[in-house]
Amino acid sequence: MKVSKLLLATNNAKKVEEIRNLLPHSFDLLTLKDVNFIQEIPETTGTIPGNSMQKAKFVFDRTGLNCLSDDSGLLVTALDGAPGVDSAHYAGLPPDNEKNIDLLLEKLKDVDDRRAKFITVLTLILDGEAYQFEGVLSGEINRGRKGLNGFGYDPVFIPDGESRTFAEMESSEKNAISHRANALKKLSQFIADKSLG
Ligand code: ITT
Repeated sequence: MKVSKLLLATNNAKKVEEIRNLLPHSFDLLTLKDVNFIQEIPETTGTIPGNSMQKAKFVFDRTGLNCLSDDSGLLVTALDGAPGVDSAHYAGLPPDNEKNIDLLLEKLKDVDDRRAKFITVLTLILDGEAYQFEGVLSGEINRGRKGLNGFGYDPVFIPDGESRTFAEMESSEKNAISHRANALKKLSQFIADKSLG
């Protein structure tokens, strides 16, 4: 079986853009808008892999289409892994990216240990079977915002071995090393091994 159409089970347009750039072009990627999917997708399991599975299953159960979800988070060592699964709404609801970063910088104001990592867990549902792929990237939290590219916590995240934040990099540079890229590489390998692409 060849996978052609794949529905991206995410409402984050920036994720869609990155996934489009990172997946083999043989895929016909559909967005939730393309299929008029407007229901709110629950994220209530309390873990990143759990929420990733929940999002993919919710969309698959209602569309019957092969689909791919992405649940990601920023885990800060000095904050015992916070904001983690709560990354999107760290400073409360409705989700507000600028407030999330303000809160993070405030909590780390007097903290020298700046270590953090991004995690992405992708869930691919093919003909009702679910497969998960994890990607991780270590780095540190800068003391202030730098750069305008990317999204989410990119203005404060400096990958290990770099001096710039993700938001100071071109999208191609972020996509060469990111947590999402690492997870998508595993997914692409899986597709190639199974001759699905
Ligand atoms: P969907 O659930 O609709 O996919 P979302 O934005 O709510 O979109 P998540 O639940 O996975 O996504 O929340 C993860 C949050 O972590 C996201 O809102 C960003 O703030 C942050 N994040 C995820 N990936 C990131 C990246 O590559 N760079 C910077 N921040 C990221």
